[in-house]
Amino acid sequence: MKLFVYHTPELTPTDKAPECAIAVDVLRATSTIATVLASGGEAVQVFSDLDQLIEVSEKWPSEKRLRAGERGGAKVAGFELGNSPLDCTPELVEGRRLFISTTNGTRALQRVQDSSNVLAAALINRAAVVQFLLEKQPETVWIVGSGWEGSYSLEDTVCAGAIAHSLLEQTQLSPEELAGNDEVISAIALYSQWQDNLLGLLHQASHGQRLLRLDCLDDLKYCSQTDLLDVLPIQHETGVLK
Ligand code: 3SL
Repeated sequence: MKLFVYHTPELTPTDKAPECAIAVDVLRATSTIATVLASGGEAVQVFSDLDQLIEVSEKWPSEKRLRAGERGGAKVAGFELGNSPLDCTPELVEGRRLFISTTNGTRALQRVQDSSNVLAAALINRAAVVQFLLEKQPETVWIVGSGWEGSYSLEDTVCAGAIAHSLLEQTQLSPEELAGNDEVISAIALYSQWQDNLLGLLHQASHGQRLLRLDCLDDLKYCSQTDLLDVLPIQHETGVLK
């Protein structure tokens, strides 16, 4: 298995696709997606365009759908939900499909949607993602961070490092054998440095600070936990994760 980390959708190659691609948006889209599925949501359908989301979701019975929209960290007016995983309780989401559009996370998922296996990963479901990789043994794996509007984000890189670190612990591979690019080595170093204080790292991250200004400390606390949910969001048809 060769692992590649790309910090943003923009830095991800466009001329090829890996056997397995993992989109990461720890704050907060992939944390929300994992939570919805762990809470019994029927599926999560991802859109970059809000108008398209509204058009497609209109075709679903209203009692079977939820619309979640985030722009700049805030909830989109008229939608039931923003992008807080804490709102995705079993009481609310069970049996319903979540139609979601967020600033960066949905772009990362769309960037890799042509790969044979597309997963959504966050710190909270890291173990389930690693288990899939160990069982499936894909030859090439890309981890694509969402970043923030085209730039690097600490929280997505530390999640990439958490996945790589766990793979190293559970295989005979050396870092040089696993890493397909230098970004993997630096992601492992970041995770090794911060693994006992991931909440502290999220406090330092620029998007973590943005969310703190929006009063979302509980979201940071929730998203900083590792291996909390045994759930593997995997793409079944383009843009639909189950
Ligand atoms: O950019 C995104 O996709 C979001 O996850 C950002 S936020 O955490 O909802 O503000």
